[in-house]
Amino acid sequence: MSEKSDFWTRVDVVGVTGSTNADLAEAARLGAEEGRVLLAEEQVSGRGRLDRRWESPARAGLMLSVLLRPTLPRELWGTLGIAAAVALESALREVCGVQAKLKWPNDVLVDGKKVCGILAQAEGGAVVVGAGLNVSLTAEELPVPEATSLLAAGARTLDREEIAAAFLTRFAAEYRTWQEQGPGPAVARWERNSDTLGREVAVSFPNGRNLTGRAVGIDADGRLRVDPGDGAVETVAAGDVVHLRPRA
Ligand code: BT5
Repeated sequence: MSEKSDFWTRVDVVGVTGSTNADLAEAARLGAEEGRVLLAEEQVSGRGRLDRRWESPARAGLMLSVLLRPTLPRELWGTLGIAAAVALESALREVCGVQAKLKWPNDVLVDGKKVCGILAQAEGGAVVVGAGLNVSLTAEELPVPEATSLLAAGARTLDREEIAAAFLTRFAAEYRTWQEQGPGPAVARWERNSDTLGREVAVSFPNGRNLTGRAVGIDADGRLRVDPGDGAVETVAAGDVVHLRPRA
């Protein structure tokens, strides 16, 4: 890797694996140190949230995970997904010339479509943060209609190593700030690049309940604040969001 921050202690690249998140979760259970990075050319059982799948043809996507051992309270760990999304937005803008927007909780969108999904999972006293980024997938290779790729977005580079290095450098810096100051700075950066805030959204909760309203903010621990219209703002910790209409 040409340029990476000193923070990362070990960077492994494998040809094929089930899931880089699952591999580092296992390493975390066995006591692996903070700062490990695992990249895969291909994943055969890539994971999304709630046991959904992440699908990408071999070598067309960037699939990587990192292992962190935060010292801040566990209830804040979920916001590391927000810190990762902010780091990726910056890497895409500066290295690829692509302007991305962030969708709550952890998606990165280009032109309203998902270019990257992020999954943060707590494991063995550690957090594994994984990112799947669609780099050179053609329109035919995109797994769902809501997906896009850096190729489709006209990125000025599709070099996965260069993009990975840029992301890792920025994420290490975000993580340092997060450890020193808490999630506030990452949350503020997320808000500035958000595509969710100000919109009418439909939220579906893991228990099947639904809520529609205006996304009015995100609180310091990363939860989305939704105003259903009667002024009784609800705070959403986990759920799926569909963007209904742009801000008025
Ligand atoms: C996510 O979940 O978006 C988190 C994805 C994290 C993937 C990375 S890859 C490296 C690391 N190792 C892993 O095993 N995982 C992480 P979620 O918000 O639940 O979105 C999943 C949904 O996104 C799926 O149900 C599909 O609808 C859609 N999807 C699947 N593959 C996609 C792709 N390549 N591009 C865009 N959307 C996709």
